[in-house]
Amino acid sequence: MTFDVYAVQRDFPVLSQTVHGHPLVYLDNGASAQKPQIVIDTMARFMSDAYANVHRGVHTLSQKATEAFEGVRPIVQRFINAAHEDEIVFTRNTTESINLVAQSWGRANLKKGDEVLITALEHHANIVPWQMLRDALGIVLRVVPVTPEGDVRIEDVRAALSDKTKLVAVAHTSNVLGTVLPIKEIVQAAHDAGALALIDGAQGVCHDASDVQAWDADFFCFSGHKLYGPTGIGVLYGKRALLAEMPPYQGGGDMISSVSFEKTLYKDPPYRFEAGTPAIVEVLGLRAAIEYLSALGMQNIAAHEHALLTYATQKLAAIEGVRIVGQAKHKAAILSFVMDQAHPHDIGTILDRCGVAIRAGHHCAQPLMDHLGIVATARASFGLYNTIEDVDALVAAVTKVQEIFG
Ligand code: 7TS
Repeated sequence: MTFDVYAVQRDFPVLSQTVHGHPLVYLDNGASAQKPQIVIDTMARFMSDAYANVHRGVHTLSQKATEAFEGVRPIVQRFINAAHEDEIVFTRNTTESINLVAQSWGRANLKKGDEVLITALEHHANIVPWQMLRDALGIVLRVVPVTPEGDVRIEDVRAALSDKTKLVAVAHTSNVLGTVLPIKEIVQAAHDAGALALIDGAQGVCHDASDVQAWDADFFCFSGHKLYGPTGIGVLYGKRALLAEMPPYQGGGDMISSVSFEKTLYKDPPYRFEAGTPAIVEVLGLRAAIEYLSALGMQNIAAHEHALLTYATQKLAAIEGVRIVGQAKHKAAILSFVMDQAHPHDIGTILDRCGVAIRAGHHCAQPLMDHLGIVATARASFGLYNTIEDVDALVAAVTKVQEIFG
């Protein structure tokens, strides 16, 4: 199948507007991606025709809603190539998925002196939950350095592992540098050292195919909203045997098999980890997003975005005073840069005036900024609907910044 980006663009109604008199060029996909019509329609249709709570009703609507809701688990399972559908836990987002692992698996399995290994390029979502455990349990948080180019070297991961390491928790793809980490090798190294591996897939899942079995990941997390689906829905994948041994994260309705004031019994995974009414409408929206992406083919999306990244890197680097931050060998379509004269916030503001939406700041990765010796970057993050013309608009707007400040 050929990938027709202009047809794809027409599937996203929000993209047809103008901003400050210019056609919108949306390059802030790393923060959140736009939604195709099919996601919007699926959610609206469910609410207008078929809405009810799940897992509790004897009435027709509730039974149908339960069937529709549970029908999404095998879709997610196939999308990330999990072995079993009960390995798919619905959460609010990547952040909640990581906190679930920290509070449930972490509290049950870690003790003072045990080590959790992360890298210097992690998002705060994969730093702070482990620091909270450090404060509560006395575990040690170790950090693998990132090279000046933005690579995480497998030798450095191996060097930081020891028999004290119990978990290696790393981003699949850096939200700032675009670096795609050598996930398979990192998981293998973790296992060789007797540790488990958690992959933060927030930025990886939208740019290329994910395969938790090929990686042999123990935990994998992602958010629906960066995957062209709705906000409020995320996924935690955990290997069946691990989830089976983990205590609940939150207590309440829907996660129990029986409750008395003396004793409560919990359901098996994944329900044990899904207390309260879930994000029913959003789960159906996530299904629509995954089906939309699968029909286009994640490999086709990856190839299209890679071409955009190559073109944009070349064009931006040629502008006087621009420095690309993150030159890793293997990158997803995320392009951070700084300019000699202009602060990233000024760049972001001027680009917005040209209709180009980017993010400027520390990108919730302050330790990485410290590590690189910078305070902020301007970041263009591409999605499947971006075009060569979008890159040209970015380059024209950055050239204008250079003219103003240079
Ligand atoms: N992990 C990574 C690698 C991320 O990039 C993000 C969000 C998260 C975790 C958290 O995801 P959430 O859905 O739970 O919030 N990253 C960004 C970003 O780069 N700009 O805005 C949010």
